Amino acid sequence: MIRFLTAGESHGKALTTIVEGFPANLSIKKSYIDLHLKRRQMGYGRGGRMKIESDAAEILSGIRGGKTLGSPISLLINNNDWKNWLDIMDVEKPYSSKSKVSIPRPGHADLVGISKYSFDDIRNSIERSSARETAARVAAGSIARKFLEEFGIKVGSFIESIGGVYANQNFAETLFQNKIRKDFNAWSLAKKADESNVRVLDKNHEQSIINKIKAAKKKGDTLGGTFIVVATGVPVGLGSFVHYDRKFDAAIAAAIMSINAVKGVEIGPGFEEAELYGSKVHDEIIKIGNNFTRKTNRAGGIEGGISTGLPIIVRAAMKPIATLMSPIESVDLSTMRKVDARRERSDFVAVPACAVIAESMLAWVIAEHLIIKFGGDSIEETKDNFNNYTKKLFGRINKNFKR
Ligand code: EPS
Repeated sequence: MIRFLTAGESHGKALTTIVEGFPANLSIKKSYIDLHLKRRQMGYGRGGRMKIESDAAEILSGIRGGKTLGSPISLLINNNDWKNWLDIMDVEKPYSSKSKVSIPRPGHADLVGISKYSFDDIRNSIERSSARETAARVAAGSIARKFLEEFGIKVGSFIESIGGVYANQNFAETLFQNKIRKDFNAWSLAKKADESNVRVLDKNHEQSIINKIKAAKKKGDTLGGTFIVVATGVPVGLGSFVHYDRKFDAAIAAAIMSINAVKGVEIGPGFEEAELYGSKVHDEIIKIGNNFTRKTNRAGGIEGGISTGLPIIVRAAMKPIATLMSPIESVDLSTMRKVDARRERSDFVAVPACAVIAESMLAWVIAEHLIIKFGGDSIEETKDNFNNYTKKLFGRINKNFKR
């Protein structure tokens, strides 16, 4: 089993993560992790913080000579902004009452956090609930992503809508219809999206979205959106139907839903399918050479909690950022009076970043299930197990059913 923990406050000294359970001899470079950290910082509509930070990972353990040792990998990402918060974030000095935050923002973790943990300063909720933590997740997810590449599995994403502005062409539908080239891989999709400032696949769409974000900014408001995360090359048989906590789709949904501000997740066009006849939903099975496939991929690559071998397609919805420059109503906890919610530096839109984080979380879950199925203490051993299973799959089915 692989696992990871992250630690760090948004304006503390640094973020760290410990990644454990990957086999030995996996090649990984710092530049590979840094590329994905940089991708998380992109996007039109981000706030001032992204101008301060230039996220990069320092590898503290678990890698020698460019290869994993099988031991825990620890990574550190410095918070450049920390030096501006030395007083407020000091680990020992009591914080002054002047810097205390007492007005919770609706939609953020402010009020629930102080209620649950009995804090006397909302800052204590803000720091760890901040989406800054996701930088550490992307670092951890990069290890998973690199591991998956060894098996030809690629992960990518694109933005489908921001503030309800969709493209004329429905790219998701192309994926659901399985109208993709044979050599299509999810990373090439991500690279195309990365060319756009809002990670969309169409230039006209980009401009409409930027106009919408500009309008939101002008009003002191924020926007959310929807995005698609895809994984290609995933073999048949990850996950299981035998128990709720072994279902591949359930694990993916939980991982994506755990990302800050994500309020909805579907596998394939899940909600739309609920309105259709079964004959319009299910993917017809066909045999091409020594391989079973489906005419369409409305199942989003998962049937019965098990991967089908077709691309995994996840759609997620991110709510608008909770910090509003034109605030809505709240209560000042120091006076218990009705007030405007507190303003604080934030993003106007972070959907493009959210999709990159979702790529990392999807990569993680796939890596986890790949290791559950194929095991191995070295990458060579895992590959042998993987190849043994995938190469003999059709032959086994054929033999089992031959009359
Ligand atoms: C973020 C860092 C944060 C926010 C944002 C994401 O930095 P700061 O709070 O210093 O501006 O920009 O987090 C939120 C929008 C949030 O609500 O927590 C980052 O590194 O992604």
